[in-house]
Amino acid sequence: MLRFSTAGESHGEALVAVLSGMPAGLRIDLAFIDRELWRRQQGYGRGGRMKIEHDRAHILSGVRHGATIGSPIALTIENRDWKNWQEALPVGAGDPEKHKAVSSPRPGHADLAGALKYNFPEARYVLERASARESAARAAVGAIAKLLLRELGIEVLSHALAVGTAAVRDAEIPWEKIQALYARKEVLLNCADPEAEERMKTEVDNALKTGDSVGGVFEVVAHGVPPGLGTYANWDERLDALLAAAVMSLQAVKAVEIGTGVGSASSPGSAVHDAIGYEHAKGDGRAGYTGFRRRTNHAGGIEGGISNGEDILVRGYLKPISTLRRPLESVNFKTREPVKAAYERSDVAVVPAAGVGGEAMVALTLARCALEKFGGDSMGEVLRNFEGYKKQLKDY
Ligand code: EPS
Repeated sequence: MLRFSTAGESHGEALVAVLSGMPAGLRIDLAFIDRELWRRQQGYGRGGRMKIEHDRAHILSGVRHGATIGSPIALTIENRDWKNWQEALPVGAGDPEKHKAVSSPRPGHADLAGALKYNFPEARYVLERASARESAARAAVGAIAKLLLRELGIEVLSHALAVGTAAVRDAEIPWEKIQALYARKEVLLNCADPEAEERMKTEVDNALKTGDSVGGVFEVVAHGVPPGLGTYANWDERLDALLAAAVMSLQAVKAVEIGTGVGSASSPGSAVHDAIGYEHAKGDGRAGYTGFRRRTNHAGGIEGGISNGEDILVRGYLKPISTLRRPLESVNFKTREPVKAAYERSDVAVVPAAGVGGEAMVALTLARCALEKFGGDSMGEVLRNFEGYKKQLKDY
């Protein structure tokens, strides 16, 4: 089974990830992994930390001569900021005078719940691990999952649907426009609609001006997914359930939607379900896995917990970042007196970065399901199984 875990504190020495279950013989493009890490650092509204960091994956194991060897892949991402935190967060006892306490919990952050749970007198250690910095480790292993999916003709990308109250007017963005966003050398808000992107920028500017923060919505699109990943056979094997949990696990995500799930609840069935057509093969083949066609994709590529061959659409709804320059009411951990919540340098808006995290989680989930279906210990075996399945679909 494809599995991964991460370790690391936001201001510790490094982030760590271990990915196991990748078949042997997958070509690893290091520049591609680092570009994914770069993408996660971009976006209008990011804070000062991103000027310090230059995230790169340093692979320690599981890859030799440019390809996976079937053993666990371990990697690290250096925290350049560590040099500024060595005395504040030493592994040894260090000098308590130099520790940097988070003395009043930030509403919306993990600070209070985490301090109560772990019995910490203040929230420093909570902030360190709950921080979205951890998503850099996910982006790195997610990039490896993307490389596997590419071998199967599947691409995973994201775009912004909304920042604060600024939303794209036409939510159906063609795949080619999302690809064009990926190719950009500068990322503003990763929105395919330039007019909406300008409105999004204004939302961020207003938050910057007023010491506030904004949330938003990103959409992850998986293109080229064959029908048949996931199953209705058991609740915990449904693809939509797996994707929802994967994306919900990202920092600041408070809701996940598959396709137009939210709007569907208040629409009649005739306006929600995607009518089925069939295109007979011309000449000696056809584009796509089968001849079955849909003109709409409200289902977001999943019916009955199974991919149906349409693009998979997963939307992540982000709460506004909980660190506010103009902080909300809170309570001092020590004195229990009312105070303003702690403020530490932070981002104001993170929709593009969270979208890259979402891509990683969707890619890791799809790679896991693909390996469950076409599984093998080497890429040769996986591709042979995949080709056999593609033939089964063509012959259907
Ligand atoms: C982040 C690094 C963090 C924050 C952000 C995400 O760096 P620092 O805390 O040193 O400024 O910019 O973390 C949060 C939003 C959070 O709530 O903790 C990153 O690498 O993405």
